[in-house]
Amino acid sequence: MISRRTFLKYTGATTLTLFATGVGGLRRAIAEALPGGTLNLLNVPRYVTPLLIPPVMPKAGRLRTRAGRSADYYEISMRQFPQQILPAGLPPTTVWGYGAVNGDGSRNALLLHNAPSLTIEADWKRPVRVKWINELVDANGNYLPHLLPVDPTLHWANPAGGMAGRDTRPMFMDGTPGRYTGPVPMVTHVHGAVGVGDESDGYAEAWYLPAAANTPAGYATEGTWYGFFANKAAAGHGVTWGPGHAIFQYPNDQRASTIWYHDHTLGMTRLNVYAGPAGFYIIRGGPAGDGAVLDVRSGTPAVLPGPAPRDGDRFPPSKTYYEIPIAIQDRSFNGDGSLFYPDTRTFFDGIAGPYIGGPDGTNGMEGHGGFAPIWNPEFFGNAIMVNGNTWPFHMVEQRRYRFRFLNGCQSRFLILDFTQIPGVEVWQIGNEGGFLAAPVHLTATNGNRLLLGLAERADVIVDFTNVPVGAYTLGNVGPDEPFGGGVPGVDFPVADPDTTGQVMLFQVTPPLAPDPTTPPMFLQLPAIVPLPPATFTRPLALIEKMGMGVDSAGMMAEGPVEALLGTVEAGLAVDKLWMDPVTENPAVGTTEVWEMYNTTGDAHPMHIHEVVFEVVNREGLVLDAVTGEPVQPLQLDGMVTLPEPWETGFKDTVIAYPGQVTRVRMQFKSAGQFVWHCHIVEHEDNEMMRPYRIGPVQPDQPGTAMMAASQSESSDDDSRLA
Ligand SMILES: [Cu+2]
Repeated sequence: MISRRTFLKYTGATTLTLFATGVGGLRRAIAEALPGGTLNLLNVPRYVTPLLIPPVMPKAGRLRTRAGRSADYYEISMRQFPQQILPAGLPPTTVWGYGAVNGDGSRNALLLHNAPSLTIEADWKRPVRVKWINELVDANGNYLPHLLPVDPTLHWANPAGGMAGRDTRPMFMDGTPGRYTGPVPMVTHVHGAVGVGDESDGYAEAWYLPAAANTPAGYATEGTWYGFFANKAAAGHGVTWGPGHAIFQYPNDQRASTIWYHDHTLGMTRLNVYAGPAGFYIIRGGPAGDGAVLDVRSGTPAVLPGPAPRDGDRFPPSKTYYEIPIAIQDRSFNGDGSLFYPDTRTFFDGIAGPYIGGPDGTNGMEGHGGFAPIWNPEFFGNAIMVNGNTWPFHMVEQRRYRFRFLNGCQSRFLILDFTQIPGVEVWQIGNEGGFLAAPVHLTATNGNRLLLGLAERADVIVDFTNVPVGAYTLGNVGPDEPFGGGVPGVDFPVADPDTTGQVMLFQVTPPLAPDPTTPPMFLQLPAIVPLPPATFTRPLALIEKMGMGVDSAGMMAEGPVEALLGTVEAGLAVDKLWMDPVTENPAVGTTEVWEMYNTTGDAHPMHIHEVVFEVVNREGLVLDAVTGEPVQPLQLDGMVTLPEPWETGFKDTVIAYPGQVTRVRMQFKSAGQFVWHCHIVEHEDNEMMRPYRIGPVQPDQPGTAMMAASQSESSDDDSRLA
């Protein structure tokens, strides 16, 4: 496959007539069929599989924390299993997914491993403790290799490197390596959890292998930070980690919100998440919960659409749910039902070298000058999977529903399109951090469309009351390529209307009973308590590093080598690698504004762990008239735009558009080591993630000795190699 974007860069726009003018210049083509696996999508019937509504994750029990709080306890493993993702009659797909292995704390406990996995239901201020078990072993206890092609040339977990080489960018002196086929490291992150101890955040270097019978000698079985965090968890929570598992604890002190859990292992999150493991985690109650929503007509509590699945519900369910979480993910398949994910860089843009480790490449130590041989800079699946099935349908009555949407795709921004549902009314009431300041009528103000960057969530009331009985498609008018903002069909071609332009089908039927819910226009959402004023502003940079290669015909070709984060110093974007010392180090208790200067050609969904933030505003950068790229030193153009109405309240992921600075404000309340990163998971895996630290260096934290040494070095490059 030749990426349209990169293809254009080395053929020149003048030879092509298909390209439309976008915000970033002549760089986007009209839609064409997306390449994928060997499965012929024409053989995949749509809208024959009912939507799966994820049941609730069973509890292993209840316990009291060291702080004396009553908590819920779970034991959840991640396994490999077949799942019927494609319609019945087509082959099942081997996937990974989480599931409870102990349901002693729940009635009707459903010990079901599924992708996406069952929903963790948490009560406000009631901690959740989870034993996360890496169970990627076969029946004999031997490790299972990855389902997908792991590129060992990135800065990644690298268990084969042993204690000295784990969490590095390995060197390859004997040629370009093939895929890694050893035991699989995993570590779970609850995306959107606020105020979590760093030992429980799923730090990318806190991974662990399964406790397999045949782990090769010399392999590191845990990441660099696992042991430090294990000691911290023992001291703080009185829990003991062991081979193949970790025990994390989440305080759930934040506003009621839709968060989610997924893998976060260094350099392989894109593959671990694509293989399946992810699920919803919903925090309910408290002063910003459903019970605090009022009906403005009476001042009394409003009625939101419900119920959602509850702990103890039978499965399959015996009742009708009117509140449903909906995870949308893009996937590609082979004819045998297996997941397709590219196993060579040539799939992306035809670049056939120089590869890291190759005769014309580099050994990989710095990672520059040679292309990673397997990693693809972005990936767009050619099929849409919703709650674990391709193109499902759902029967809905002529009444209001509450959907909690999640964009769980790899690189794909979604623009959900309700315009093919006549008479529908769509209101967004919440985002990542819980309820918005006020309901947003997307039908009236945004053309019945809902933009979702990667990992963003939208809490939405969809009113089918006036929709005629019949079957209607929920569409997607986001692009089948990197997103840069703008208007669908004008600034970029919309997704293929025959495949990725379709999400799911609603089969509308007459109501079974009068709708008891409050019309969204009368909802008074819980008050937003603003953050204190910021005392520090941090200019940061989003950077794409290009390199020159050759295609299989020996022609010169330019393409992305990696995506990077960095700082802005004297107006210049300074790229930083994952291995560089921490540059973002807020003090405990401070409120800061982070300014993310996007110097790349694409939008990036930026996620900051541990906090939720307010979107302050966005401002344009002065662009070079010829290249369309921001001039350096970076200059602001004074065109300030306020947050979108659906960006009010608090968020954990924000779209940083090209040619703009995006400003967010947040308060850092508890000390620890966390990360901030792009949630295009292909970017995140190849340097578009940075560690950040709240508060001082922790005694005995990994790398403490190295940090002390590097601070006495004058050269930045030396510290990278230390
Ligand atoms: Cu990105």
